Amino acid sequence: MNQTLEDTIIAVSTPAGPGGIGIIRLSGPEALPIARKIFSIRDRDPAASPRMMCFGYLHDPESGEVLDAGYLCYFPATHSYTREEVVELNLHGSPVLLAEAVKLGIKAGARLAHPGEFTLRAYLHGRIDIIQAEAINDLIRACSLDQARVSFRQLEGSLSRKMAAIREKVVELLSLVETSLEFAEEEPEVSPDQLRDTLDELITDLGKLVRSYEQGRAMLEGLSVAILGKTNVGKSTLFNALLEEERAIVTPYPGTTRDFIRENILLDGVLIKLVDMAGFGQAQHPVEEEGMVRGQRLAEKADGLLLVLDASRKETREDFQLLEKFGQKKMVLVFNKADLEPKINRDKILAASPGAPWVEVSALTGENLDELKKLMLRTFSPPAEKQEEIILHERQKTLVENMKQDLERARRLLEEGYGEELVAEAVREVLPAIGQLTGEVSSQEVLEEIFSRFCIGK
Ligand SMILES: Nc1nc2c(ncn2[C@@H]2O[C@H](COP(=O)(O)OP(=O)(O)OP(=O)(O)O)[C@@H](O)[C@H]2O)c(=O)[nH]1
Ligand SMILES: [Mg+2]
Repeated sequence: MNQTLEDTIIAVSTPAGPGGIGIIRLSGPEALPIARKIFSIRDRDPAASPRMMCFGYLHDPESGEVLDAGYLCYFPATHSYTREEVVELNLHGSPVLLAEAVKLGIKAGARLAHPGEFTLRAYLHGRIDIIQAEAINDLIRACSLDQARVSFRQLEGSLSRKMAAIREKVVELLSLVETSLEFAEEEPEVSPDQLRDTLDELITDLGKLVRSYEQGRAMLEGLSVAILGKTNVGKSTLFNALLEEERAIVTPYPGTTRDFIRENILLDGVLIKLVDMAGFGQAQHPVEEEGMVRGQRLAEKADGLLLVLDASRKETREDFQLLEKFGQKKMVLVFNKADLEPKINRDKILAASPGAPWVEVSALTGENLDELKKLMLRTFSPPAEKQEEIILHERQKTLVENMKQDLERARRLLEEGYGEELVAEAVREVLPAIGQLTGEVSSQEVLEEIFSRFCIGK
């Protein structure tokens, strides 16, 4: 990753493909002079009218050919996204035209931007911290409005402020400990109780943040839900019905599905990665057997399971084996084929999985599928504890977890009667982790990891 800030960078900032308008962005010391070379302004001087749309024409400076009409908007470094000179050209959203405009900009002295380089510059110039940079990308890629809300708040600095408050508390704690060290001979200024209370408060706060990651991950990545059951119970039919698309092959013969199929659905704004897979039972073929092995592995890793049972047949040993094997996971029991004469002993099944939510459906007719969807949401994505801040990234979670562990160690040392010096040392460990979290201290590796997830033009 190139981090020279002397270059002026250029990229298309609107998505690939035709659109109503297309925006080209330039950032760097030469943004306005370069833009002027390829865009002739007709109405006003952008330098005198910052952040105003200035009408003009895109042209090739060599041939003089006019290629498009549009607007130029100039953002002086004090008011720009990157805290550098920025120019945006609003042109017609034609991919070929936009590509040509970028080419002309490069000929005129700009360099093609790397993915996320505009945001990287905003970070390097100190306009945003790393948490906010991550939030910008999360907001752009949000797949539910709930996540977009969380990411926008973090972009506005909510999580950064939270970390600043934690840092302040840690510093306060350190000064408490140090005071008590200084005045050790006299009356101790700070009671161990007071230290313990402050430590506990911090540990609770950090613990909440760590726990919020489960919800955050579900928001960002979606929840994986595997459809599990014996062969021929109607898993693929149910998969298709939930997807509202004939995606998986359905036949009356057991052992139809072998490779697993994954598709996304949105339930009430929650992204669910639904997996259909081979049924459990007596394999007739080695391929089927391999499918079953893989299916079980997927089921073990899934965030939740739909255990499908054929209600039109008697329950069998395999049904109970599955219930036992996966009983510890979040699971909804689906009694399928409710349109047929019931043969299953439902009470016996329910007794084998006490407390498990269940529903009767017909995947074939669509009966009760709405009820199933509600139950899926309630079981797999319960409303989280009231939480102001949600952590969306593993990087952030790991750092917060480390901070919590350091404080817990300090708490133990205090409890075991070790001197304040040792306690202070453990508390002090927390500070670098906060720095890493907000990006005050950052390694090239971490920056690359974060910004490579961005698209070009952001
Ligand atoms: N009457 C009725 N038939 C159903 C229902 N759901 C599925 N079936 C039928 O049951 C048979 C098996 O359905 P699939 O969806 O292929 O079952 P599966 O569990 O995916 O089977 P495998 O992939 O072999 O494990 C097909 O003939 C379906 O039409 C239902 O709700 N009612
Ligand atoms: Mg199937």
